[in-house]
Amino acid sequence: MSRSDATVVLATRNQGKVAELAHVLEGFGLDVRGLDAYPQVGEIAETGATFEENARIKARAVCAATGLVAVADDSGLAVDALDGAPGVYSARYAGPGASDEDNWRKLLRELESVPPEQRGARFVCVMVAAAPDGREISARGEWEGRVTREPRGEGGFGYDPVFHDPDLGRTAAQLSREEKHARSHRGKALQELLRAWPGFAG
Ligand code: ITT
Repeated sequence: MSRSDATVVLATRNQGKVAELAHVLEGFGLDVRGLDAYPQVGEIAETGATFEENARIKARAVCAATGLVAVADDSGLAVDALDGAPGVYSARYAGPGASDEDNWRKLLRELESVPPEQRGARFVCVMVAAAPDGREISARGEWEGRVTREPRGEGGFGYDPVFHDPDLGRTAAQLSREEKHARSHRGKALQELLRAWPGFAG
């Protein structure tokens, strides 16, 4: 199969992730489909204790339901002062059905009394691609930063308004999509995944 023949399904319902992943994968010559096209894929329970386990669960479930190569992303924010929380629970930190704003507001409340030098955090992303013949590749990316006291910026999604990149002096929500891709956990994981792609499905 040549690179341009490959169809992949993005195993995510998070539109922020779709926006960051789809155009890069398309630029790589892949035909990218969203989960909307596959109503037979129901809710996938993320029962894993790690980003790796959850990414594998999602990729395998979508691959099995569609018969196509599936790419899943499990990601989250690990905060030093909270011993790595919210971590794999980042999407539901403020409870089931929580919005992005509910989640980052809860995080700012939890860190209210934590001084600047102890507000270190990193975004983590693990990406898994699963093929119908059982082959898999995976990649991990991390992005070091700090949790702000106030939200800043309008871009991105999730915790981006409260995640400060010390090298750029801006929050993730103040970066263009290209700037974020060049530095982010997801950008790094995706680049590593694509390096392994030619021997996998290309
Ligand atoms: P899917 O499982 O359908 O992919 P999800 O949003 O539930 O969507 P996760 O379980 O991987 O995905 O949770 C990831 C959460 O971590 C996400 O909802 C954000 O709150 C946060 N997150 C991950 N990457 C982020 C980023 O680049 N910027 C800001 N927040 C991010």
